[in-house]
Amino acid sequence: MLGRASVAAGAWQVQVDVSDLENLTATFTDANGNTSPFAVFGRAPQPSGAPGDTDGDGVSDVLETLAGTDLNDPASAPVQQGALSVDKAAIVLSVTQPTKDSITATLRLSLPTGFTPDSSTVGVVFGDDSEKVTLDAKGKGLAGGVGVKFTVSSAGSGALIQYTLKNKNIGAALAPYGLTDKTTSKTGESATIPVAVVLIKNGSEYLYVGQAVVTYVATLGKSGKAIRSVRSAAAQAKALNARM
Ligand SMILES: [Ca+2]
Repeated sequence: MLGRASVAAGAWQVQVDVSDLENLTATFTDANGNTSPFAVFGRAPQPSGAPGDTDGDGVSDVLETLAGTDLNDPASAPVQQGALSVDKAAIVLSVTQPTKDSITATLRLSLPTGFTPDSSTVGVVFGDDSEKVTLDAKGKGLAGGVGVKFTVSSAGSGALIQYTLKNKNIGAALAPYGLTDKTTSKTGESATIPVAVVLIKNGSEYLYVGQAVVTYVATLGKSGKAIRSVRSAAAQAKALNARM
């Protein structure tokens, strides 16, 4: 834990290695009994890809903030629902026009019993980018370049979300997942982007977590484009049915 220490010209040099502690405090005591305490603080709460979960309730601080629950209270958290399936996803990042990035995606999930999307608030996370839109009576919403449109199956529980994001700068939010400004091979590189949806209505919050496995093709100094490369089981079945 506490590593090498040395004194040179009256200045202390201490190397501290912290493995599993978020905070470290210690006190130096010299030969005369003088003490000098110090503290080292660990990493700040991490985005969804590497969750920082302050209250340890299994939901990252980023997702709790999006859901509006208390990230310091383990009794307060969005209800974790089934997996989120990313049926389609295309992420376009522009280097020359950094505020012209875009996402188009189709997300599939099962609604909580009795839940209808009208007048709900929907949060969508791609990488470290979080957006929130309040929907109208028809389950559609558009605000600040971010659009959400719900389609609920006739059975009432299955739902598709058409998600669009336009004219934003999300390069920094996708860079930690490999979507950086670089030149890839023509066939591209595989990357995995964490994706999450939060549904908020009538004081209840529901959380869906999934991921998009994409192929990223980029040219340094120009742009990058990531397209979902692994189909969900549901999309595979649909494509198979369409051919039969
Ligand atoms: Ca909590």
